Amino acid sequence: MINLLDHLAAALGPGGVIIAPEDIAPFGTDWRGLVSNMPRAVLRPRDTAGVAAALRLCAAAGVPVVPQGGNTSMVAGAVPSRDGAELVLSLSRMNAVRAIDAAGLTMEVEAGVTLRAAQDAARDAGALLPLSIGSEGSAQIGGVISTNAGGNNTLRFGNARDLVLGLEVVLADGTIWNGLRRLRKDNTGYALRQLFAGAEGTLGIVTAAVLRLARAPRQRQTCFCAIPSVEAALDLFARFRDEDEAALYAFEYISGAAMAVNQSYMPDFRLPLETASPHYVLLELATTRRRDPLRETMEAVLADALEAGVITDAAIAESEAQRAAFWAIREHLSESQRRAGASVKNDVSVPVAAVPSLLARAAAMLGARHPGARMVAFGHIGDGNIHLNALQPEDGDAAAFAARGEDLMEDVNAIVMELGGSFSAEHGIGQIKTHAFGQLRSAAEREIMRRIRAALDPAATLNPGKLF
Ligand code: 2HG
Ligand code: ZN
Repeated sequence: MINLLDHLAAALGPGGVIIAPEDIAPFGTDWRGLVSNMPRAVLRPRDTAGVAAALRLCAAAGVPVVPQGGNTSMVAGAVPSRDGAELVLSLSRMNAVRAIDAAGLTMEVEAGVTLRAAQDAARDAGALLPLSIGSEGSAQIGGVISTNAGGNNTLRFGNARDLVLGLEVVLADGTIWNGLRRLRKDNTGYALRQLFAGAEGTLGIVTAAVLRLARAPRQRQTCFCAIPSVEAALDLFARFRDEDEAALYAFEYISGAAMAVNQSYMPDFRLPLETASPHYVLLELATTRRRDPLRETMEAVLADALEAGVITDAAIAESEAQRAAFWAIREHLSESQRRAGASVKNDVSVPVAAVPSLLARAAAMLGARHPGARMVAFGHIGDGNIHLNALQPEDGDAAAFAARGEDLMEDVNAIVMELGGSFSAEHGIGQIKTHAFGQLRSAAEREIMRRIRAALDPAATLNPGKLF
């Protein structure tokens, strides 16, 4: 390893290899603090050629490499799976926005650009990068693509993979694939870019991407609603979709229990409605049309819903500051939950119509099998994706609760599978859900993936211990 690190330092130049224990520590622990495995060193290439040189050297030495962007994985996908034996390859120094084509609605960015910086660059060019997640200030494009991130606008624009037109990837042996095409149509064999999107860094390291942009909205209307039931949330969803599906950019669910956690742990928390409710929806309409009566649409649908008892209260944002305040409540849920103690995250999806059944059955199951566990549900209900998180009992023991995590996940997943759902809707598998992956995906599906992985990374040096 000593020899290897010398060669890597020579290849990557000043600041390219970090070995001081205090400097590498943050790269070994995931955002949730679930896994702490220190890398032997952290590699910080400046460009694609540097990534290729590093991978070539590591492959020759048989040393595993863990690609890392903003280290915001919910499933410890970007930290080592063993202590002291792996190298983290950080893409942070590759942070150039290479080009924006505002007329063609594309942008080319390097892997280490944060999602927010990419959004800002698109906005400055008069366009919209239509992907929004709570961690966007830290999450980087390479990780966003490698995990096929979802988020608040998936409903309207799809997941990260739907925005990927082209990719640049370095394979385990150092081969560089330049697939940075920006074409809307390109039928030339296997869609390689889609193979690497969502592969969690196991097939190659994404170093740059061409992303599809959208036109910037000219109007937005954002509304916080109090809802009497989960069924009513779906009723409201159907009403807005019937009225103007293209304008529905986001439709998010927050349970009363999730809001209560926010109330306890979010600084300056203020509920935007008069009274607390058992359920809430945060929704956003937007349009690129100048003369669209968007506000009227919002008010008319809400008035009908109020009369029908589908909502009990609603507040429409009257300013950009108020809109930001509404979204801050939604985006603070993960952080509030982290502060509230140990939790087991179930990032699950079911067909949209099955969401009420999912929530009811999960609540009953938790009551019966995990007494005291608090169900903190929220998420992208318009996509059938609920973060069905379980929080440790109040005043309970965090370690004891975390130790029961796998059982609890299995119990939730059993319900999810019966409803035809997925045990990982958008956060991926990482090293937290490998067990579920082994149990719940068919032998054929796992074998196909194993063969693809073995073909591209025969020495198994790319992000080992992740996925399967
Ligand atoms: C969100 O939707 C993220 O806010 C995080 O996917 C969900 O903390 C979570 O479980
Ligand atoms: Zn989410």
